[in-house]
Amino acid sequence: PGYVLTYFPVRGRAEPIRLLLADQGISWKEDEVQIPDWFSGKDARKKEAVFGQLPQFQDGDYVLYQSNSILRYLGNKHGLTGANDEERGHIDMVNDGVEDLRQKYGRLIFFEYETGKDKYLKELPSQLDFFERILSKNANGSKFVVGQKISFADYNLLDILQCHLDLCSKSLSAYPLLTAYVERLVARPKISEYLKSDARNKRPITPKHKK
Ligand code: GSH
Repeated sequence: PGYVLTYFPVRGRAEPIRLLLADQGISWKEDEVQIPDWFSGKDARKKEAVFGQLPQFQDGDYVLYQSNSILRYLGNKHGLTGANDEERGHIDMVNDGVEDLRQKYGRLIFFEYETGKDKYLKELPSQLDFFERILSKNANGSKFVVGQKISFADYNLLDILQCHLDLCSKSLSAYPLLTAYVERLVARPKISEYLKSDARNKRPITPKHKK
């Protein structure tokens, strides 16, 4: 459909969008912005960006910013926003909860990694408990985060859980439903294929990533 995703050569806030597109079998083009060019002003797109940041998403001539708006836009276009108003409300709620956790994770990675990692991991269960409980309320955790069908919030949740598994491989070990959920989603054929791809693996989670 002429989709173009403009972002830095990292997973970051573009990765849930990539997971959605890959899993739905939708092709897209990557438009990579080099971080030094962005901050030096050599890349003029910073001035054009509605909030001065990326990701940017183009659907033909239509241009959209804000990663969660992009997820929801694609959710609306491709039937990934729930079956009714109640499900839509819950999907938005979960997505906002993922955003809250993503902001905490971002603060750790970008500002407090050396001094704050132990404390972060100690307090992480208080966050993951919420998501384990949400899963338990939908078909005992055997399906998706809301309803009978995958939604844009599932791709966002999967991504943030994978970020935490990378931070500490035992992050989810006390959470049987979250563990099974991640296993189920990564086993989806198109996600599995994407996760193995060079495109995914050449991109670190963030520019500060140590791998
Ligand atoms: N709320 C925005 C979203 O979800 O898209 C946040 C976007 C954001 O923080 N973008 C960062 C960025 O563009 C990269 S993840 N940084 C460069 C800059 O601020 O100039």
